[in-house]
Amino acid sequence: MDRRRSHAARMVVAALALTTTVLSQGGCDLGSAGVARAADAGGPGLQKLMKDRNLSEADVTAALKTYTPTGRHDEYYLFASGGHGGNVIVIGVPSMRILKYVAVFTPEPWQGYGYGDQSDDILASGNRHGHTLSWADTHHPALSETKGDYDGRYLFIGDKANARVAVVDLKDFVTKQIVESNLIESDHGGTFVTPNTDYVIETSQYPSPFGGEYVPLDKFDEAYRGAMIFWKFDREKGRIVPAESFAVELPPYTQDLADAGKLVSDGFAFCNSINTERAYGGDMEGRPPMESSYSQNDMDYLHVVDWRKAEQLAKAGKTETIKGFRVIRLATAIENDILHFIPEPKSPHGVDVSPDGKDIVVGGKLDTHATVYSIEKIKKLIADKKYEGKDPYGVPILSFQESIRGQVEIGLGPLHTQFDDQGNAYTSVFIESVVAKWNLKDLKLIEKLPAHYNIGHLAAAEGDTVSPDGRFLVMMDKWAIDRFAPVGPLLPQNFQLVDLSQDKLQLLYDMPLPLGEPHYAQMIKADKIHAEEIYKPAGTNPLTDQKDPFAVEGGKERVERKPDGVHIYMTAIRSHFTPDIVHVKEGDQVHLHITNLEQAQDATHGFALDSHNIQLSLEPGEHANVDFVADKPGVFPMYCTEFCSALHLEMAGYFLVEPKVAETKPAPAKPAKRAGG
Ligand code: RUQ
Ligand code: CUA
Repeated sequence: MDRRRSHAARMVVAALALTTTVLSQGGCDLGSAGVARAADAGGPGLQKLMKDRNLSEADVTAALKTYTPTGRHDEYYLFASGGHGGNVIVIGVPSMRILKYVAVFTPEPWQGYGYGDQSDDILASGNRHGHTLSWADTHHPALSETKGDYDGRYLFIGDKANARVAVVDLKDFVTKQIVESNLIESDHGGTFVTPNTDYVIETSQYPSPFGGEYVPLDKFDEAYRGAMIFWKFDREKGRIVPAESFAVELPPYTQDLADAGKLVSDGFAFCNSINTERAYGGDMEGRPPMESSYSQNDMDYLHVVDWRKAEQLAKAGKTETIKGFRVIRLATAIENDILHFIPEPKSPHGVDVSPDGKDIVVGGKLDTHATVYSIEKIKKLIADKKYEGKDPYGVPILSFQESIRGQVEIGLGPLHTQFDDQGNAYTSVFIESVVAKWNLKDLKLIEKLPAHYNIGHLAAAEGDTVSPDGRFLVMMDKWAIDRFAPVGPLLPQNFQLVDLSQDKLQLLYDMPLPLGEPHYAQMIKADKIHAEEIYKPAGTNPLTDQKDPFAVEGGKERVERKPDGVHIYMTAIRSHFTPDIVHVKEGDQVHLHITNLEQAQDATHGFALDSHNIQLSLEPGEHANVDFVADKPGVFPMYCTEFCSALHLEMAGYFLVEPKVAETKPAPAKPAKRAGG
């Protein structure tokens, strides 16, 4: 007997019993008295169940707030980065059910991503320095925005390890593009979008020479640099336009996180930094290790970038092209008032702009405060050119005291901040392992809720927009320790769902996430996502969003031998491939064009070819092209890899590679008679 099953079944019984009671009470929110009444009304069976399972009233309330019956959809989508998985994880809230892994920077066999069709080209477009990359460290997903609100159209995500940015279209949840600038080697302050998704921001992390050249470390100050990259996004086409994108050169401080201004702060981008010391390690070369030398100074710099002005400069050609990418050099940026610094205490981390755009909140990390900067004050200081000094590169520095509205004493290790609809902010506090709720208006700490454990980011419903929803918050905990049944030394991450709708914060659910180290997530109202059910017209190639020139219609399946190789025009429909036998010759260049003719939702077929590392997922209406060389003679079964119908096992065929005809060799000469004897 499956114990979990029986638990789950019993929970459902409990939840239904309680729900019935609640509904009969007029559907009011369950306080604990309500739960007690409900439990009473649920009868002795329910009381016993709670007792047997050792469930408190708070537990049962939490269950009722997350349980989502069959067929009912979640209210929100949570888009979480998949960390080292190089992908994006889509989770329903409040049920915390995983809905999808979107393959982005790494091959993913179920989606047939990177196993033969043009998704190979998308993956290959992200290769760097001549190396094939098959992993990424996806960090910050960013939903596209219109007027500062998530619009549900696109998702962007950055790869910290290899400084790349990807575009996912939310009409089919497919990665359409990967771009990299050739300029920087790692990124962290990405991706963040400007309020109308004109630009996707990607900021470097570890300084390095632009373009990946070799320069020894003792030239660090002169030759190493950071950059804030503004990727121009073409909404109509749903693609980034590298030629219209540009970067702003930054000094070699370790730029960390970024955010775009909104409303009153629209036109600015903000980025914190953690290594104004410009340390670069050397613990075996007579220098202090990175870790301690990074944190010598009491203050680092909040970078304030006027991207609207930068855009004008780029349009006016005030850029230098480095490795094919347009860069506004530091001197030009300074000259044109594009870049300003403001001190920020002490190796800070997150920077988050409040919903009204007025406040910029920086988490202290090694300082116990969240510092709240005022855009109004910043703008005035910039306009008055009131500087406190300049950094070694000539960047003007504004006064810390005159830029801030105040500080909130939060606790040990404040990192990232999210917002609700009641004027509250929620800051993750790493070392103390709590989320701290505080009030934006009077900068007062309200409440702390323990996290289990080591909370990094947190994501509130629509929490990065101009109009957050409140309702739910997900704490993204790096450690799980004792929360789940042990699975060896490598433990899952823990996503903890928190209810924001009551006076007190209530923990609702722990979700183990055993994939990569998800860094950040954004939560969007589900009704904003308009996902397509099938590809229309039939023969659509998801990677071009167009009907493919090689799309195959039913009845027009064929094999054509052309100068460039053998073209196989194939269709898939329940429950056969046409043709189901393919003959080619050893050494043939094969072009397989295959269309799934299905028009029914969820009628996906797979296509696997034995021993060729080819596996496609053909969603209804989808077309794929596969090119390969049939270099080994043999008999290779091909079959459908999705259990599509009762005759799924019969959806198969043979791919026959005939050996090259052996050249007729002259018969070996008879051995000469041995002489002598
Ligand atoms: S961050 S360490 Cu988003 Cu806090 Cu990368
Ligand atoms: Cu088609 Cu299984």
